[in-house]
Amino acid sequence: MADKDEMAHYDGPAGGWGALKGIASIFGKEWNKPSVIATLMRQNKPDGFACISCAWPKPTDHHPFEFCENGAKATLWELTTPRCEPEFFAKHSVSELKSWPDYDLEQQGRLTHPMRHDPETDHYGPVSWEDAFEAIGAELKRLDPKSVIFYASGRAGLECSYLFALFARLYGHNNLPDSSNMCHETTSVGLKKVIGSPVGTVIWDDLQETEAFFFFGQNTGCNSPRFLHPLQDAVKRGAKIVTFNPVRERGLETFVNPQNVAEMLTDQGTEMSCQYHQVRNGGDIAAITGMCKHIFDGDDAAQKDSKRVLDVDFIAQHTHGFEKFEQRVRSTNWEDVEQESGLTRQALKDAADVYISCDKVIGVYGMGLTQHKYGADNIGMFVNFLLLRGNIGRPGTGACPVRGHSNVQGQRTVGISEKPELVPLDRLAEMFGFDPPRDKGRNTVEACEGMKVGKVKGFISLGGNFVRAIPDREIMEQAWESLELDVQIATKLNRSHLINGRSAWLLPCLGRIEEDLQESGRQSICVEDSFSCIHGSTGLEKPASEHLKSELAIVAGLAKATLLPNPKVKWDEWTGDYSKVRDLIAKTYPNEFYDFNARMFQPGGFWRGNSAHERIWKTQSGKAEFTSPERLSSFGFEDRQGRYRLLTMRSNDQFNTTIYGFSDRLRGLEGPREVLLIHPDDMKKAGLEQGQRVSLIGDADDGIDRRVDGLTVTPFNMPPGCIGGYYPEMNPLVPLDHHDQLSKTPAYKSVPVRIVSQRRATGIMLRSTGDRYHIEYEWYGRTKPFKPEVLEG
Ligand SMILES: Nc1nc2c(c(=O)[nH]1)N[C@H]1C(S)=C(S)[C@@H](COP(=O)(O)OP(=O)(O)OC[C@H]3O[C@@H](n4cnc5c(=O)[nH]c(N)nc54)[C@H](O)[C@@H]3O)O[C@H]1N2
Ligand SMILES: Nc1nc2c(c(=O)[nH]1)N[C@H]1C(S)=C(S)[C@@H](COP(=O)(O)OP(=O)(O)OC[C@H]3O[C@@H](n4cnc5c(=O)[nH]c(N)nc54)[C@H](O)[C@@H]3O)O[C@H]1N2
Ligand SMILES: [Mo]
Repeated sequence: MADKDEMAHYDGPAGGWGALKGIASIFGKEWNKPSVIATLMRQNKPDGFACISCAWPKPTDHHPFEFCENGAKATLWELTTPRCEPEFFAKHSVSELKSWPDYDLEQQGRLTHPMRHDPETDHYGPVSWEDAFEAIGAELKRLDPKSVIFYASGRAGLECSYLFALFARLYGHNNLPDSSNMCHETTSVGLKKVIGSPVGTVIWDDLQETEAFFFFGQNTGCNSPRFLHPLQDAVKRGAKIVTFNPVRERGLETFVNPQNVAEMLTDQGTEMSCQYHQVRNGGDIAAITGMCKHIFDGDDAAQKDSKRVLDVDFIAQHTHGFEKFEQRVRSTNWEDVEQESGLTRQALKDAADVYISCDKVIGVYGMGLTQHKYGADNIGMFVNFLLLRGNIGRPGTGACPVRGHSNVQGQRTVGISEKPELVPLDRLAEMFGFDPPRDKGRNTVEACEGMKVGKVKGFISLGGNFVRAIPDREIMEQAWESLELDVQIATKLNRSHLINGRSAWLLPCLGRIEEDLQESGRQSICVEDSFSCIHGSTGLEKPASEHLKSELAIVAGLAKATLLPNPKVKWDEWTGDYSKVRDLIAKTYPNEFYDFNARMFQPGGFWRGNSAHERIWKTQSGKAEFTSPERLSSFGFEDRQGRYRLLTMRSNDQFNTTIYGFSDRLRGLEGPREVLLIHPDDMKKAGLEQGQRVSLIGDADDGIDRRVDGLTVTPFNMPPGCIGGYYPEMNPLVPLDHHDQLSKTPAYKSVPVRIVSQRRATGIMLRSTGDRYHIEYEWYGRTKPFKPEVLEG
């Protein structure tokens, strides 16, 4: 067994001084100016703005600084001083920009003017808003609505999202995929199937009461660091954390609260997880089955006494399918459980013992459960585990999926959904006097499939970086160019803006931190967090450019230019006063959004309720469903010699496709992101050396060539047969049809690959694009840009 020092790792705590240094290393002295601190102080406060990073809830009793390292980075990123202006686009053609790394694109700063791509010159050039709206409206009128996709990335507020979805339906389609389709759609579909609620059941009070947290594949330290505060409080009062994750994530090991002076002075962290199980990726069904076997054994023994381990009353009264599930678990043998999970019987017993010893347990999960071929089976198994002891719908218990984008859950709530049955279409029909489309729209995977066969012809993107985020990137980039219309509403330049259809537009918008002035004055917007609480958010910063429009105004502008006039549809009035849009939301969803305008600034947000939290099960059987997993692995491929399970991960210095910097501090990884993380024992078996350059090749047996070259072998603590690499660099390896079977969420966490050592470059050449020269390598007959260190010419 390799020892720890052979592998990249980090000994410091999450949080602490490292967090402050992490911010400073990216934003330098800029970050702690009084004006910036004043802005950060307003983050996640009732009278301030909702963080644009993650969807972690904002507490009622907030800290003076209610932001984390990564929330601060996200805020500073939006407030950057550089501007990406028309002169920049005049200087650089789109083809040239395509050879730039993503990092350099976003470094150009905030977009300032509406721009149109000119295919003749291959440059973006400025246009007026009026011309942009009119031309895009004309294209939309020409296209068949069913061939157009309206994608939303999860940031735009409830008001804009409601109008975006309304626009789609008035225009004539339900093609409303959301970043959620790549993320927690497994939750929306899989959790709903078993407990009747598409979202988590936990609320803030539950965190304070629970005795144990079971974590499955959620990286709190990087992706929702504010969660570390209630977790730390819980640990300090004696609650336990048990973690299942192939990677030892620092935040779930040790944490120093940067807001606690005593902790900062001593740099003494709190030990977070009492047990950390490095399950193989794809191995959670097996791991939970093992724990359930122990729970049944414990219950068998207990039946002789009086105190049962199972909550038999709850199971009898509230659940369905228990006997079949029990039989399945009992008949599964230990060898298979150990093989698939990569964990020993003893380790699983230790974990089950914690579960049994605690009366109130919360289960937490993230992408580690959702992004697999059998992701919904993962969710089903996770819920089985909670149901055994009645750990849903009781104070201090529940299911806690941690959502991604700051308003991704809310966008679904107010109608951005490709599933018409989730939207009150009859009410919309009545309110706006039209006949909404009733056929199912395309989700992310189906939008991509449609594009490949030429059925999708138009794409409007409300934020995001779709081309970079989806699977099979190289194949999809080619398909993308066949689009007839491509409209991107964005704050910063990214890769998706450079892969252009025939008519391509880049429409710059205000960020959430900026002041949004409309006819009735300064506007606020609302977002929904992971606990289903709705918060108002008001931006005060001076906009990055005087030419920016709000997202809502852009959506309204496009809609007005596309649709026939309708006396019940009042785009100008709604743009002038967002409270009128909130009135529409309240009218559409009265049970959840009544008195919306009056309640939006309630500290901690207002809760829109959750049936499963009250033990009302809106499932087919009317009860919480036990499901019997048909398999122990969510990977979807056989294990075989030379095939590895690649899990794609986020570094501490990124927000999805936005790369802030090159330090993955909490994993002890610094420098270029083109790495292959692999255990030293697996390295030896494969004859690989540290620092060697290798390629990864797709191993999906579907006849499609997939590869990523130029990866540096880096020893890292991974389970056997499992390797790691960064998202989005690894996306060309993810097959589009390798997705969760129920929700079509891509299986980004278990990608079948092989490792091949790379031949030396067969040639190095200098190429010029305009006034820039690029050094390129060629190997295997493919040309790759060398980091475009540019010689001005
Ligand atoms: N700073 C920052 N914050 C973010 C984001 C960001 O990029 N940066 N992204 C936002 C978005 S959109 C989302 S969806 C969330 C994502 O937040 P998370 O849900 O935390 O997602 P990931 O970081 O992709 O992966 C989660 C963890 O799953 C583990 N894992 C992988 N495979 C398995 C498995 O098979 N089983 C188990 N048990 N674990 C596994 C990985 O090692 C990793 O620690 O974060 C949001 N917040
Ligand atoms: N391999 C792999 N692939 C993955 C994942 C993975 O774990 N592994 N995770 C998946 C997940 S969970 C998600 S959510 C998707 C993310 O997919 P997306 O949501 O599509 O991507 P982002 O990187 O969040 O989008 C960043 C861009 O959004 C724009 N932007 C930023 N702020 C705003 C704003 O306020 N308004 C507007 N209009 N635009 C703005 C900027 O131009 C920025 O470049 O990726 C998915 N892809
Ligand atoms: Mo996400």
